[in-house]
Amino acid sequence: AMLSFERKYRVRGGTLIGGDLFDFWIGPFWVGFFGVTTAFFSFVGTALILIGAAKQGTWNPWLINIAPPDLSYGLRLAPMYEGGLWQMITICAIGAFVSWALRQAEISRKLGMGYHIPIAYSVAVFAYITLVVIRPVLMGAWGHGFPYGIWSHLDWVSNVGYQYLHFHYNPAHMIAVSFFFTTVLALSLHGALVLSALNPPPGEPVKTAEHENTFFRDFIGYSIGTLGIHRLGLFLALSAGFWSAVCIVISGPFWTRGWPEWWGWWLNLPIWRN
Ligand code: BCL
Ligand code: UQ1
Repeated sequence: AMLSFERKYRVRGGTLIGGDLFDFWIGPFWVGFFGVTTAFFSFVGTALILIGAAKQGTWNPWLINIAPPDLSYGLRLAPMYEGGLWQMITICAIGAFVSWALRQAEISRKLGMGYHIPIAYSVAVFAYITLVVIRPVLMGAWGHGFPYGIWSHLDWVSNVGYQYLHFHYNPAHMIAVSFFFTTVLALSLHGALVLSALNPPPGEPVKTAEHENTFFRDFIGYSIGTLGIHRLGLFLALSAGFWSAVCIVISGPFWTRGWPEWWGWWLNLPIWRN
């Protein structure tokens, strides 16, 4: 079924590739060239994961693991069951994620909207590419990528974390974590504020943005405004993803010792040295 307003937006145009060829809908979904490539890469990637699971001999979803090649393969292609699968799955994943971002861009164009959504999503894709391409290339081996598996990727995070002794001392990790937590604070304030304005006691009218502004002016002397809170939220969330990518790309390529040791410059400042 089509919602009352959907018909109005079923118009041609906005495509980046393919012209009118893929400019149609299947049920509620707009197809588009990048819808086709997303479906293709997702299907092939998922099939390769299933092949890996069959070879591994477990269908327990927690334990399925597709490992990258051994470090000794460096940046070469590895045999199928010695990391080659991981390499092909990585290509499919990047193909699907980039296609998905371009699909968002085409839909934004079709609807005459800004590119905020594809830009925001691209930051998450950038963090992923940093983990499986940029950092492994900088360190000279695909084996530095993380394994695809629910349990195994957690083991990788733990192992890589302890390799730098105490990852909480990584300054970019500190910034990323702080942005994640601040994002949660901002969204919980925003969600609570909007719901409180829309849910007055029985019999009273719904409240407006003026009430929202007044609540925060009474409370902390400042209101960032209804547009402002969305700008702030986007900034906080994108910063969380961006500093995550930074924290891992500097671990190895820039700093190879324990992160606590990096703070030596602070301990050695002339004001309190000795
Ligand atoms: Mg740490 C990373 C928080 C303790 C070692 N750590 C991170 C960051 C984040 C974080 C800042 C992961 C988010 C991220 O990359 O997003 N760590 C964090 C916190 C603590 C913590 C809050 C805590 O103690 C309270 N970390 C520790 C301890 C260490 C440690 C001290 C282990 C002992 N930490 C590490 C290591 C790493 C982190 C090592 C990292 O590598 C990681 C990081 O920064 O990576 C960049 C970015 C988002 C993504 C990468 C997701 C991308 C999603 C893609 C684009 C789309 C996926 C689609 C999907 C497949 C589709 C599914 C289909 C549907 C279900 C249908
Ligand atoms: C806010 O000021 C505001 O504007 C009225 C919102 O819009 C609905 C909000 O959701 C929130 C959370 C605030 C308060 C935020 C800050 C940073 C003062």
